Amino acid sequence: MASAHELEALAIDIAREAAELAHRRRTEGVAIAATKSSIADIVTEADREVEDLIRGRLAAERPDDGFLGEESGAESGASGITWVVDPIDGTVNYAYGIPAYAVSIAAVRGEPVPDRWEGLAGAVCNPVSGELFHASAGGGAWLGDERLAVNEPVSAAGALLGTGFGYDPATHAGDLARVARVMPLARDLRRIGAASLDLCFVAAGRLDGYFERGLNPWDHAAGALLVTEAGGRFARAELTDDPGRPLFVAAGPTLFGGLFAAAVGS
Ligand code: LIP
Repeated sequence: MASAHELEALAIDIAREAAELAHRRRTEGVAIAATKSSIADIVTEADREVEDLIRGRLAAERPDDGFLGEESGAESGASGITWVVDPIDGTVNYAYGIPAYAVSIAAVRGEPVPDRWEGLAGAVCNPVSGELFHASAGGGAWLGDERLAVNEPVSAAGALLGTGFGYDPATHAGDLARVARVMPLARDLRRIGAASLDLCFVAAGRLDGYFERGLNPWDHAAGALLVTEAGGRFARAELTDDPGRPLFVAAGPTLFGGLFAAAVGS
C-alpha cells in the first residue's frame, strides 16, 4: 500500500506535466469544444486532452486505483484509492486567457463520495504562475518547499473572503443573498474563478476564508486537503432548498464558525 507521501509525490509529478500541456495549449489558442449545463459551463479540447494525459499516467503507475474526472467520468478500482481530477479548474478563465486556472489532482481512500472519502494526497498547479500547492494526510500543506498555514486568528469584519457563483443563472439570486449575509464579516471579496485556487489561497493565508455553493467533487478534492493540512477547517452543508447543491466553506478556526453560519443563513 502506497503511503500518502508517495501518492503526493505522484500527484505532484503528474500535475507538473499536465500543467505544462495546459499552458502550451493555451498559448496555441483555445477553442470551446462544447457547452455543458449552461453558457458559462464550457469544456475545451485542452480540458479533454489534459485529463487524458493524467488518466493515462495514473493508469500506468497505479492500475488498480479508481478514477473520477470532470470530463471522462468515473471508473472504480480494486485498491480502495480513487484519483479525483479536474484537468483545468477555472475553465472559463482558461478560455478567456485569465491567468487563474489550475490542474487539480487528489487521491482519496474509501467511497469516491465527498462526505465519505478520506483525503490522502493532493496537488494543485497553476500553469501560468508555476505555483504548485501540495499536501498529504499528516504531512502538512506546502507551496513548493514552503510550509503553509491559514491566517489565524482572523477578527470578524476584517476577513478577505473568496467566493464563486454557479453556472445556472437560476441560482444567482440565492448566491447574491448569501454574499449580502456574509459581507459584515468581510473587508472585501475576491471572485477568482477556480475553487482549487481559492482553497489553496486559504491554506496559504492569501484569503482568510472561502464559501461557494454547488462545487463538484473534483473542484475541491485537493484544495480541501490543503486547507485542513494548513490548520484550517473545511465543511459542506446540504441546504433544504436544494440538497443536491451543497454549500462549501473553508477558513481558519476562529473565523470558520461565523462564516459558516452566515453562509448557511436561516
Ligand atoms: C469552476 C470552479 C469555480 C466555480 C465555477 C466552476 P470548473 O470549476 O472552480 O469555483 O465558481 O462555477 O465550477 O468548471 O472551471 O472546473
